[in-house]
Amino acid sequence: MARECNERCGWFKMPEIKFTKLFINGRFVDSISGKSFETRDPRSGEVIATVAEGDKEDVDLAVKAARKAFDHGKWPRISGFERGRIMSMFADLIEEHLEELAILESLDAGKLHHLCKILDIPGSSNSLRYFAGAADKIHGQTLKCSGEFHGYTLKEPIGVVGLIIPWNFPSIMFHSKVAPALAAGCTMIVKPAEQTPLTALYYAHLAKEAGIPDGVLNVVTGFGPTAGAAISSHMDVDAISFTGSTEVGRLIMAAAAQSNLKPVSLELGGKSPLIIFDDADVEKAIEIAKRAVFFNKGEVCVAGSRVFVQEGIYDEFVKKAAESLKNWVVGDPFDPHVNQGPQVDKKQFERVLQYIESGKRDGATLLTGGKACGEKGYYIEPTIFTDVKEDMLIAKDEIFGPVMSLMKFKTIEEAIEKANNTIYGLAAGIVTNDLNIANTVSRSIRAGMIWINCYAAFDRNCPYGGYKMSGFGKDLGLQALDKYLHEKTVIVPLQGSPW
Ligand code: TXE
Repeated sequence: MARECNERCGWFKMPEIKFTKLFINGRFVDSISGKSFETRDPRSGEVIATVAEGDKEDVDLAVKAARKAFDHGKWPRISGFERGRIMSMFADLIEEHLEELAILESLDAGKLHHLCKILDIPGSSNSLRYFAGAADKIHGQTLKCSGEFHGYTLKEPIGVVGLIIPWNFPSIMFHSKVAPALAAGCTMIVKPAEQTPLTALYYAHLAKEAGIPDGVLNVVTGFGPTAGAAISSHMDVDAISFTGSTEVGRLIMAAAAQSNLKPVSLELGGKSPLIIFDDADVEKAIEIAKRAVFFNKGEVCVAGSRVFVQEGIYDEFVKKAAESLKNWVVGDPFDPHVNQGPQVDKKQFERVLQYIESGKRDGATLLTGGKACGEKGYYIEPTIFTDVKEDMLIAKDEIFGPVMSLMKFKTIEEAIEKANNTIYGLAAGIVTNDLNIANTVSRSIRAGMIWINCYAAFDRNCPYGGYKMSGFGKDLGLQALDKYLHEKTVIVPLQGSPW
């Protein structure tokens, strides 16, 4: 573990943290209360920056600015082509500032720096480009009516939207919501997670540079029960798109119901199954399982943390999986040789360790890992449990950490039943070379995203969202636009009609 050496080793140059205030109506401003909070480096727990803490009053100001920009501003009124042109400039600016953004993203979230440079930041600018291309292709339908009428629909921006995002993919989540909302012609208030506010504020600055008018994109940093709740219960916010825990998803839906009945889309937790069949290549299956569970230190909503292995290859899988982790490096996410960085903060770190303890207590066998590592920071060893039973907490709850629960199965039917035995339905993986098994199982799993012989592969053209208590509504794909659009029906009599 090369933990202590970071800036000095030349892995990165610490950037100046330029944006720490709320971004409302095109300006960086202090919170009305004057309060602020600290965002910390998960490698050490040390403070990176102090950021303005927005509250209800600040949300009111942001909503007022967004309302004005929506009701009277040019963003919803210019052509989709022009919106797309400005969004493309926003994407260009992100690419120009890639190095700095990638450092901020790694520092704030403990994410592997080399992946931020090739995945998180380019993935963000590419979301903007994808939806920029869609902005002038938003069409209604022509409706054939009975009688002497002509009917058609108009797709119109839904209005002021509240976008509440989590900390595990701060940039990707920001743009998977902001990009379709901008393309649709909406105005918005974004609330980044309190653990990772830095890149969101940087994006606010770049949006202004690109020419997005004041009031269209507002960023209010702060905490969930205050700033987040003020957005979800606001009478002048027209829709909410949320990604986060199932528990908070429920609160947001209740707040929407109790205020103005705004539509809500929720991308929530998961406990996704990865099912590995006897005919699979064991080495390849292990690589898929590692990607499914340990990618982004397990802080992934689609994490395939319940790994079901068919009995014929189970023992070989267990032995080789343990061996394959011997060269797995947990350490400083700026070190290019590291596989896994620190958990995002102390709370998540402790939560994951508690789940590991519960697995031990409940009688699962600890195959590898099972404890924290390093002298400081929030590092946890990649952990594999065998002999996991379906009713153990580690098999039921979303852990959101590097913890794999291995379970054995005999038949396809048993695998399907076990895979579906969860309150969640976000994703699933299947590893087999048998097309019939792949087809049968993919159609039988109640989840929104299925990967066959791969895992956590995303494409901005492929819609993504959950079943069951993993939520509803799609991020990614052209379907993501629907959350930010109303469809209005217009009926007009034709010549000769009795009207
Ligand atoms: O999530 P929260 P937390 C899961 C994962 C993780 C657990 C807890 O299992 O361990 O949730 O993480 C805002 N009204 N996921 O506590 O609280 C909050 O400020 C409005 C899965 O960090 O759901 C942040 O911006 N907003 C998930 C966002 O909600 C509120 C990603 C998410 O925070 C609010 C993250 C409220 N009352 C965690 N309370 C995924 N699906 O990827 C909080 N928030």
